[in-house]
Amino acid sequence: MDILVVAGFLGSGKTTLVISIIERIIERTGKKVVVIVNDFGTVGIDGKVMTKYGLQVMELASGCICCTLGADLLHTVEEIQDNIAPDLLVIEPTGVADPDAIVQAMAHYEKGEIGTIRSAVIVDASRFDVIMKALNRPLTAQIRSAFLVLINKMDTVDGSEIARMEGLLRDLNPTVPIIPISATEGTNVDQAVEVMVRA
Ligand SMILES: Nc1nc2c(ncn2[C@@H]2O[C@H](COP(=O)(O)OP(=O)(O)OP(=O)(O)O)[C@@H](O)[C@H]2O)c(=O)[nH]1
Ligand SMILES: [Mg+2]
Repeated sequence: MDILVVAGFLGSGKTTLVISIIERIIERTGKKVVVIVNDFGTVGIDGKVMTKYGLQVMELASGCICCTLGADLLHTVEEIQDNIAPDLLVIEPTGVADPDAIVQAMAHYEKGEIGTIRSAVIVDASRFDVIMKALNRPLTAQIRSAFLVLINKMDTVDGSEIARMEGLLRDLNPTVPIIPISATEGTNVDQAVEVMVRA
């Protein structure tokens, strides 16, 4: 069971993206996918997607899954493994959670069934400077350890702004793929999925 953590600040578009990638990942790979989110909030899930693929979606109780529910997350992962045994588990932590903490928590996992654990980090183009300034240290750490960085809400800014953000992110991580996307409009989402499904 591989784990994909979709991280990013509050409101950056994690749930919107997760919902739009699930169907594409299943279609491309035929994998059995389980998604853990904290809260569907305003996004809602398309019931047709769920039934079409027999997708399982679990919502954890409120709170940060890596900080306050570390043990619960392990327990949830164990239950998922025992009862569903998916090929891929997608976890959306709360916007304040540190994805590395999830990776570390999984290191204590004893079932020996975990394959790769990778985190994709979403940054919000519409609030880039404010968030970068307020959360410089945690965001820098997230971007350094990410296997994929997505600049979301590209529909809200112009191309030169995207290029500027890309430059700043590139300084933090010289090798990571950085893809500007619009999760609501679907722009470049296939390109992001391409990186996610790559072994
Ligand atoms: N313009 C624009 N809005 C977006 C995009 N992606 C997400 N949004 C909006 O941003 C808001 C937050 O999206 P969510 O997907 O709930 O973000 P989240 O990161 O899951 O939020 P939390 O779980 O609360 O941290 C919603 O109103 C979305 O419609 C995008 O690409 N462009
Ligand atoms: Mg969300």
